[in-house]
Amino acid sequence: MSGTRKKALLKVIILGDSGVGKTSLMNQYVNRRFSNQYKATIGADFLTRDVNIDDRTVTLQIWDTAGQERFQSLGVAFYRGADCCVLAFDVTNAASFKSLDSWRDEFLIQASPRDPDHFPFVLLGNKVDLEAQRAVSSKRAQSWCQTKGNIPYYEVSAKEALNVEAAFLAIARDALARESQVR
Ligand code: G3D
Ligand code: MG
Repeated sequence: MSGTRKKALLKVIILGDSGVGKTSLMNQYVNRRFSNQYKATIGADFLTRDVNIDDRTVTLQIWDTAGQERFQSLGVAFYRGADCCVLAFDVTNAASFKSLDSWRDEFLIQASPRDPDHFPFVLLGNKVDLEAQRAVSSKRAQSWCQTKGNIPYYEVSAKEALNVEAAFLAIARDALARESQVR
């Protein structure tokens, strides 16, 4: 096999406090829908969507929790082999922003990636449609990202489909680029 060959399947996991919109973001990205019924009916561990990057088709396998994040007990299968870790918080909920450190630490402990300092994390600040209720500024989120080794930050709304497409495309690009460096 050629040394430049990149992985065609990328495992992406979404972590963050209960209620920040993880399931809604995945549903918006994969099914292009925002609904309250959806989260009750999802039985699968993950959903997939193909994305074209340069001359390749890459399958994003996006893993969602089934609500166990309340107990921070997601199990080893959830973390195993993740190519990218998406951290999510709710811009109207300061506590969900404060939890990011512990989610990041938990990921690094559970997944124990080979090169933790350069593992691709992405931060999503969700619910920007509720601008009037914002409790975490963009600036504050960006400076947190800087202290963690320049994690890319996107402000999104699963409800309004704002920036969700762009964020996941960037997630795929980033994970793919990292993948080819590791080889
Ligand atoms: P979770 O999977 O992280 O626990 P969910 O979060 O996707 O279940 O979403 C939690 C609640 O936030 C849901 O409302 C959902 O509709 C809402 N939500 C998710 N994304 C957005 C968003 O971008 N904007 C707004 N305004 N709300 C959002 P309920 O009322 O069902 O708890
Ligand atoms: Mg959920």
